[in-house]
Amino acid sequence: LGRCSGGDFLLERMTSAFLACVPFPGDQDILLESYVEGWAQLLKFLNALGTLFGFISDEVVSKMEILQQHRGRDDGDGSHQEYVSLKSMVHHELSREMVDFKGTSRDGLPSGCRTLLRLHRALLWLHLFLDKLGRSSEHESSSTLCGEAYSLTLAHHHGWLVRNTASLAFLALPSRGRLFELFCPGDTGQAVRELQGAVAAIKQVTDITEKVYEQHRMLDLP
Ligand code: 1PZ
Repeated sequence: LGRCSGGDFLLERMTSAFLACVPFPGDQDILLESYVEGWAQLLKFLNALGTLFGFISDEVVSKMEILQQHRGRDDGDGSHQEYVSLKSMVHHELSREMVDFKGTSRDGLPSGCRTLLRLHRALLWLHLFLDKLGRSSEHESSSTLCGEAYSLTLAHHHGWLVRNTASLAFLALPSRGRLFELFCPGDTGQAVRELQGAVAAIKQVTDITEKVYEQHRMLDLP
């Protein structure tokens, strides 16, 4: 069966980026360049949703910028090998005591570990939301599915102000039908298959991330 053509969001591009995060599944590691690329694709999607979602995009951009600063975006001399993969970043930051476990350090660039953890928690939400959307029937509301996924995941890590703002943004979410159009114009069946592919790619990434953070007792980094 053919891929979606036209449009320029691309669940498909996001899916390939997240698949590319794990070139060797046996390594249980994640390539950070592809991780950031996956998020760059998600940002395009967020931006397509309109200005009401701007505060979410801003937050994603600011987390991506922190990671890019660690990765030394413009060096081009390979001097930031420490940030090639998730495991190399974790080992590097732990061995240099760059990770703040107590929430006491107030200045300087936040660690890559605590920053990626925020994106990881957001991916757990996205995984659940896309999964629900892919299994939903025609009469279901995207806002409700999104809110349910949020309450079960990311909401646990947010204060009331962010939770309230987020729940207002959910009301502005395009309908289920519109979302499917964005994913794959004109072909709902294909949109569902694209969703399933995205869900599987994200799951592979979140499972590995969760394990690595758990091993180092970093799932609660402040
Ligand atoms: C399509 C609808 C998207 C809804 C996604 C869920 C909404 C989450 C609300 C985001 C609130 C952003 C405000 C800032 C929150 C930060 O306090 C937290 C914790 O970071 P810290 O303060 O510890 O530095 N940031 C986050 O939790 C990261 C959230 C990123 C949300 C990404 C959504 C991804 C959207 C993909 C869309 C396809």
